[in-house]
Amino acid sequence: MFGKGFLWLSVLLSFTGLARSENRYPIIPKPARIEAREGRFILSSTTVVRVPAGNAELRTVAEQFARQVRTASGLALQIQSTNESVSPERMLELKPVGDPGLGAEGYRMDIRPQTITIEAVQPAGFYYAIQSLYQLLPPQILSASRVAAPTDWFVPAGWIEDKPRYQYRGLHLDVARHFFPVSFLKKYIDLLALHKFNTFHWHLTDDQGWRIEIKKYPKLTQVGSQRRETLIGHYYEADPQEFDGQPYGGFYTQDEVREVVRYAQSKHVTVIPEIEMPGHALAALAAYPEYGCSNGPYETATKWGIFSDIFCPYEKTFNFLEDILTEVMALFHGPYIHIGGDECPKAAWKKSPYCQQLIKKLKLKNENQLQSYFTARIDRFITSKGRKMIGWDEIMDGSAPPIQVSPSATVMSWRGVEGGIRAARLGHDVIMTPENFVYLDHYQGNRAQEPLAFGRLTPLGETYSYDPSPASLPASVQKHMIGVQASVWTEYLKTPGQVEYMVWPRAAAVAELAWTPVEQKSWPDFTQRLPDLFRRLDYLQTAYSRTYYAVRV
Ligand code: TNX
Repeated sequence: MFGKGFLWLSVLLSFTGLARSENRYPIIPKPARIEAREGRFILSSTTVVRVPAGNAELRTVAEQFARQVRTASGLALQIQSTNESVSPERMLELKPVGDPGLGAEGYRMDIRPQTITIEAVQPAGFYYAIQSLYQLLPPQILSASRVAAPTDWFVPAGWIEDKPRYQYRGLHLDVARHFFPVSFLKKYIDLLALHKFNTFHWHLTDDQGWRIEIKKYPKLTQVGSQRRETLIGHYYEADPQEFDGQPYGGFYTQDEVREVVRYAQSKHVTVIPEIEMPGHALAALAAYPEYGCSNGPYETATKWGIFSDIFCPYEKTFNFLEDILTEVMALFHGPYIHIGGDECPKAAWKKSPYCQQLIKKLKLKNENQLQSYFTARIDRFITSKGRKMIGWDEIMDGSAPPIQVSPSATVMSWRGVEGGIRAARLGHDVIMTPENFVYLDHYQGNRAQEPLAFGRLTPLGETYSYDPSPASLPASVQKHMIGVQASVWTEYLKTPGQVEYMVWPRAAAVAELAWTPVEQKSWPDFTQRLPDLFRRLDYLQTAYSRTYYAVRV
């Protein structure tokens, strides 16, 4: 899988490059403000965590911290309410304040030799302060089991004031091309939350698999979650195509979905489900061919790429999709429901007499507008249930009178940045996930030395250089750029370890451009904090790539 040179380099680096950096505050994403101070706070068995009496949410934050500290260090921190009068030797205090300047996710942390005081407005702010605290402690603090070696559990003194640049900070995972168990999703969410991402975009359906149980339509998982075999290697037609001959499948029961959503919530992460329509629908059509234009038969895709069989806009198809979305909405708490909308070839609609008649009846110009009609109907349904629709930037392609996508729809811009900027000009909220910067299925280094990946090259530095709303954009556009997301497509990623290798450390770069004020962003400073990140990932038993060093050499 790796070339010899890469191996040598890794060996070399494991001796030289991975010591802790000189930076005493190696937090990723970098806080908005840090003032260094002399001295250190030492965690010990006499440390007390003080929470406001009667505040269950802050007690939960404190308990989560105490549990992890105990797991890794064996130290049993005590949690006390403000109405218990003791004067502890050393204290970590969670203190709610009414300062609106901090926002819902911001915090202040004052670290002195005897006390750490955290101020925030909302529980999320306290939670993020604790994530910073983990990154100020020795990296062993993140270990899932008791660290054997004697360790000084100290935090450098200092003062931090911090809040995010964007309200939406997302990491995505495609579980359709390859399926990943709930245990891995939880680990993925742990890492996401540690880096102050607040959204997990769960790509649940695609041509190659339908992965969420829908009670009313059991064949979606009985049939649609399975495929006959899988393409090995690249899918470009010019390449030789070889299949593995192995049946492949998997899906999440509704109980498992609820479990993932609950788990994410406990880490201040919202989960956005994505149900693809009208394209990328082959697995659903394999199960229910009556919703395609040609009635099938269809087969769950065994190859990667784009397929021309898509949902046909019959009335019965809308009923089917609304039934599915009704079950989906009951499982997820967040405001957003993602309906895909990307890469939807129109050949089947061109051939279908039903579609052609519908285009005439609705006085549409073409099939692109028919997709707008499709999207607008689904949007109305989702909006009528009090939720908000997100679609990939293709949902804007046919949006023109007489059928326009409602401005309340949020657009996820992946084909570069232009689509997002255009949508923002039209008043849509936009989440930027441009493939040339933040698609983590691309190569991150010399492809001769890297595992097979999606064709393009996006090294760490390029990801880091991205600015979702540069000052050159007018304020009226910038205000609609609500955030940024890294997307992780899994055509070539079969195992959790492969996913992690592609995601880290590039997701850490995305975390920083999503959270850190632009004037604080610094590539040299980021790379100086990388060794600490790698040590933390080691203790989290998470794979990552050191290709950055290989590229630099
Ligand atoms: C495009 S990004 C897709 C995915 C592929 C990806 C490969 C998007 C909305 N659609 O279906 O997996 O490229 O990078």
